[in-house]
Amino acid sequence: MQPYTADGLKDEIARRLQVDKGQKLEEASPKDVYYALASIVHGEIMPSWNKTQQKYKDKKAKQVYYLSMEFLIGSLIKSNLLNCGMLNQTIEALRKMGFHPEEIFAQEQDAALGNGGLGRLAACFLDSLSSLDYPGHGHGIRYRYGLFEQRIIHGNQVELPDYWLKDAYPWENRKEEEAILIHFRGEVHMFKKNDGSLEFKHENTDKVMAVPYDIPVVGYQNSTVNTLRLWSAEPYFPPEENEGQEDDFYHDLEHQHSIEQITGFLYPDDSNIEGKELRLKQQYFLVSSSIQNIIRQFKENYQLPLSRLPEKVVIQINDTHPSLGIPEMMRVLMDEENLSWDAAWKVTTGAFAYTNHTTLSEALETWPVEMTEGLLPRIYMIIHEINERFCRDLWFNHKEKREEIPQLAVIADGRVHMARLAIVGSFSVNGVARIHTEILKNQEMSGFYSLYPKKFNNKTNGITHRRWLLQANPGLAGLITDVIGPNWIRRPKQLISLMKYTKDRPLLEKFASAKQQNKQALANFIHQRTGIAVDPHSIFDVQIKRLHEYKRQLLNIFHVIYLYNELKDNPQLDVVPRTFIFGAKAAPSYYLAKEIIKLINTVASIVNYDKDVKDKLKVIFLENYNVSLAEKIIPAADISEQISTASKEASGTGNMKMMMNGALTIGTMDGANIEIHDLVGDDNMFIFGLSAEQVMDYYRHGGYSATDIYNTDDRVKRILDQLKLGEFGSQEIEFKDIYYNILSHNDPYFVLKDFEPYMEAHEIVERTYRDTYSWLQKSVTNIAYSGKFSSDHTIQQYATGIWNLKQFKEKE
Ligand code: 26V
Repeated sequence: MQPYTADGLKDEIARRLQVDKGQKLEEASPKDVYYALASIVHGEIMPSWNKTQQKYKDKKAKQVYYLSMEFLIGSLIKSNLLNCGMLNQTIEALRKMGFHPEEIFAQEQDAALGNGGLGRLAACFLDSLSSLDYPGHGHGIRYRYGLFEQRIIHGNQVELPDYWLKDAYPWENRKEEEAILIHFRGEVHMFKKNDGSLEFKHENTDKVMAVPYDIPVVGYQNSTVNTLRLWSAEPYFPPEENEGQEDDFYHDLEHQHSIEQITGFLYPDDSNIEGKELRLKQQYFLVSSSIQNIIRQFKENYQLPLSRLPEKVVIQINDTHPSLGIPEMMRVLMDEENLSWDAAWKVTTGAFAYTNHTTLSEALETWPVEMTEGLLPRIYMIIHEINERFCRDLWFNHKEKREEIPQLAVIADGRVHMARLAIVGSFSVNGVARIHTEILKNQEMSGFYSLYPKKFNNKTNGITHRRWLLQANPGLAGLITDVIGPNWIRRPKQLISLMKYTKDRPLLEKFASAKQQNKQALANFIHQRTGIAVDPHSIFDVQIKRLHEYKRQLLNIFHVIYLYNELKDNPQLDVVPRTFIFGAKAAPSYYLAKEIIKLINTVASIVNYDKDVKDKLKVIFLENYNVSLAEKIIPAADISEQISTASKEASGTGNMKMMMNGALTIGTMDGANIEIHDLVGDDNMFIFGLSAEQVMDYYRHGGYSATDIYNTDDRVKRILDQLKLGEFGSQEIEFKDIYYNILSHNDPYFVLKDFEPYMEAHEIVERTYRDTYSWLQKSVTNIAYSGKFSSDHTIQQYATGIWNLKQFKEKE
């Protein structure tokens, strides 16, 4: 990519404004400047993009396709500038032009095509694939509406549609000529062929066009540009010769609308399977377009028989959502490419690998047989056959498993079990953190683990340190480079060299000052957004993630209420001032989650204006938590709240992001917290609460009584009674549902059980914070060890452990 100087860029922006819009620089709005800039960057990317794809073709490289219903990519302008090596010059150029660079960058709407962890992980993986020169592409859906925009009105969450495509999206290229035809419904007819084998014809189908939109995925200053291909549903207009009988039908507006609905919006519920037919349609739409596209590209580029596809193609499915890709590949290979069942099965199971992201039973996907069969008759036949053959194999070849067949069968109780389909049809099954994989092997999927022990493996999640440190926290990143040199940017594990400096007081001061600047910037942002002045020298105690009962935002707000009660009883109490910062979206239909949001906001509205607590306590709920907001909050965090009920959080990735930015974790032994603990130990984080074993033991054998704790711990009783009596709210009934949910359901997430140890851990946090020097040592230690959680490391593990993929190093 051609190096631009700041002045060169400035001239080029002015020139584009003139040529494209007939505008003088003085007349240009921030949006105009953003578009001119994005178009320059896109122009820089294009040649490398073409070259990269041509090289993959010429060298017949093996490629990985990451199939995901979600890619939570956020904003691309800064990361593209950074990866093209243009960020610093751009910042300088924009300043010279009299603009605030951040104001220009903020013109881009976040692409919020994901719910949370699973979608953001997919985006981090794409970044690492390109930055490490791996031939790897994402396939997903171009939802016209992303995750809803959250507003807080009178403390309540209100959802607004996220029409992110209102202004043109400068990073996408529509590829109409590569559109693919998708078939729904219809009938399947069987014919006997001359050789006695059966032929299946799927006829009278509803046809939909899948049109790809390609987004470049730019590697970090390495000229590698991979592709994120997002499919959009459009009506199919049959070629002229068939026109006539179907004419009215296909031009019917309502019909067109229902087709466009397929990629209309992202389902915002990541806690419960709703079982809506439209969601199943979306899933098949994604996999059918992706699989047909993969097979077409394989045939065009490799000139090999399809039996050899697994040598050149591997398909990683992000949770079970794309698992219909397995029967879809069987369909294409058998019905369109004339492979036998056995040959097709060998290819399919040689190509697919499955990642599990949750053990929560509410989130495990199953689809009713009638719905699947009605919408996808041929696919259902294939799933049925997969199930028959699998069950027969169990019955005859694994006699010890006969009793377990109902728990293992792909079709059981009138439903298709997607995780079982994914396990049976893949050569690899992985969890996303060590403890999660162990729970899969020994509990949730133990029946399959004993059958296929070699399929199961762990790949602990990671995050891209380029976006989450280099780009989001330039102050800290610059300081690190000053101290250990720039090599950590390409080799993040080299952050470990920082350990040599943990006793260097003057240097620790510099780390403190970098953090302080970020806290000041966040305090300013909070003031501008909410009108509330927070003390930038208070402890910034941060919990940012989707709202779920198992993530226990409730435990956090109970701690706040406890502190508030203490301060009300004794306003002179000597406490370190704290600012509690929350960001969380609740699924629109998740009643209790929304009640918890209301509780946090209600507590905030009382605490923030109470003269008794003065500046000792502030509670901030930042609305519409998304990737861009995360980039502002994370660099400013002192404390990272990772307090899920042990065994419930598969991995977590916010824990890694905050660690990398020097926050100390208060957390349970759950998900990747355990691996953070392996590295930094008890001295450098605050671990508390029940272990996963203890939690699972209570679930199995009982022995826990929430009421006992309510009756014996005065602090707990006081808080719960305050909720019941409406002391945090205008009406008496306000938070009764939270009260009853805990006491009459025996506190399923052990909030009361972990309350006391959580309070104690927070006391230690406070004591530690008072010793600035010691706190800074711990903070730097966390940064130093965080390189292990770069998604570069994770992708290396996938590439060598699952994909058998080579880094594509040949450069001209
Ligand atoms: C489920 C559903 C159900 C219905 C419709 C939409 C939808 C979307 C997503 C999900 C599954 C959510 C699973 C998930 O996000 N798991 C998170 O994955 C992260 C990345 O591996 C991990 O760090 C988190 O611990 C885990 O909760």
